[in-house]
Amino acid sequence: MLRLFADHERRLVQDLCGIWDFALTPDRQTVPDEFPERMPVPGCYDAMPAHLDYRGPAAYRTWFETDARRHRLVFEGVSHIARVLVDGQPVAWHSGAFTSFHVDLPAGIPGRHELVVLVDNSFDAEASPLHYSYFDWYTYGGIIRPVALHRLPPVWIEQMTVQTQDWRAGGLNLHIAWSREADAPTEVEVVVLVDGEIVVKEPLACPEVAGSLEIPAIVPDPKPWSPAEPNLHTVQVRLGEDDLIERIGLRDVRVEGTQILLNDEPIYLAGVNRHEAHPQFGHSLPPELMLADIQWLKKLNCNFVRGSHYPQDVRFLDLCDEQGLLVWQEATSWQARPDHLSDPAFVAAQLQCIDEMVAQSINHPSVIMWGILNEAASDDPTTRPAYERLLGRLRELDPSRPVTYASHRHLTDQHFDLADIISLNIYPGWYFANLETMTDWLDNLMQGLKERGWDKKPLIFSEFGAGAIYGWHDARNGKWSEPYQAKLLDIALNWMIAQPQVAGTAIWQFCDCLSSPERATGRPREFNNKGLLDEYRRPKLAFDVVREIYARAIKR
Ligand code: ADA
Repeated sequence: MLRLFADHERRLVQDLCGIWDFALTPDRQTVPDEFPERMPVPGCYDAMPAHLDYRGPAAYRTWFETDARRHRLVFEGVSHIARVLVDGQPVAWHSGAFTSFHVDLPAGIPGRHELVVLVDNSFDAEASPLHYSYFDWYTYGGIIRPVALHRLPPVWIEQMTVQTQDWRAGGLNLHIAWSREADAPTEVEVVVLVDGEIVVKEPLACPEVAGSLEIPAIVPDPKPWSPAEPNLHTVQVRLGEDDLIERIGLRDVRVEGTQILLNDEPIYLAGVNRHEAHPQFGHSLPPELMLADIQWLKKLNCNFVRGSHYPQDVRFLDLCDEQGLLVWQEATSWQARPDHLSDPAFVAAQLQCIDEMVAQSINHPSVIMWGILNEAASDDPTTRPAYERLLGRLRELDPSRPVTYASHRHLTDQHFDLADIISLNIYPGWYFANLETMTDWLDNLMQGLKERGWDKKPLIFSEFGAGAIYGWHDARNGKWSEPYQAKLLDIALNWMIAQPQVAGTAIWQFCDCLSSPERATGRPREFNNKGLLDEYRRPKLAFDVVREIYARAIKR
């Protein structure tokens, strides 16, 4: 299942998900002679019992059929590196686990084709600059998100971006990029339907082989989108024989002083951080589990999720659109160092990740802000050009959403002037200070922000929390016990929601997730145990504490 709604009515899309042939390979160039095993797509080979924790290359194989038309293979995510071969010929290479890419097979080669995908989850900074072994989360390997085959008509739509111009009156601007075969007609009809009603019908001259057009449109019966009433509208564009349907929400998000305004009203973001991970499925959560996660979030009285630390699956965003959850969508990164940020290859990989993330998530009303570079070296002046470049690219691609980055450099940070929202990852009561002294530490932090003039923008506490082993209680209620975590979050959250500058909180974290072997010391069970639920989604004591505080926070 590729999306949670039909996104094409005319274009033929074949879901290639299922059980594919599989084999380990000695390197990411070699196609094995035999494929003796089977593997789910989407899925993570190193989360499957046969290859638990395996780091290295592997090969997947399946077959598909085409007629004489051009076809497009769409991969929603392959971790970390993908080399795609059709009928033995290399046709694509992609690096970066959590974003979509595609490859076109030209018209005129009808028949049955062999598709082989060589996948590598090895840590190789040169081939895959976004993924490192030192991360505090386990990056699983495999074809982790769906794969589909699109049959493209002579003129086809590449992408449609829908920007809301007027959320009250339903004013939209559609940007539609198209391409055509060299011998295709040079004029086609463009029809735009909003909620099934034709609002635009006009001819499009397409003398070139690719181009784009801007079309203003009005939603006939506009209803705004908000967490309380997540009304969705459908926008369908038909271009010749092709079409594309997007679901949109009419809403506006902006920053004013220290507030985040949603549809002109200040909103408190009551949230958690969420890794897309599960012991059985790795990064490839089935939609059932995505929905279960959302139901847990709603139970917790959350209205906000920070997608840590990579772009979340678009099907999860589809559900957030439907359920009225607000999302911080973040490009893949974790504690990048100055040498990373001054490396052109690293910056280029970040830019590619940003471009692909924005392309795949820009039409989701749930996405209300973009984030980059979790906990990078933002206290080092040499890293400023990288921050300028990456935040600049986000603003260029999408001027309609605020941008931010989660900093753990606190009062020594150098780049807060570049962000719309100041986001701080802090762990008082856990890595430093204790339950008695943590609010003093927090008071000092606020004072420091004020002295530096950083009290004029909204502040999100983008991480804070404590480790708790599910079911662990002891006489002292010490660290790693459920009561300690519950107490720490009680103190922290009650203090935070009382600060006028604090526009939101994202607790670290929604549920426990596997960490990397390099972090095993200090990570009992090799897990990051700061979840409000454990990795099997069993709630800990802190769950009800947070639920009660967030019920108050969202009314603030
Ligand atoms: C950081 C980091 C998280 C996690 C957390 C922790 O803030 O961004 O991914 O590692 O620390 O548990 O210490």
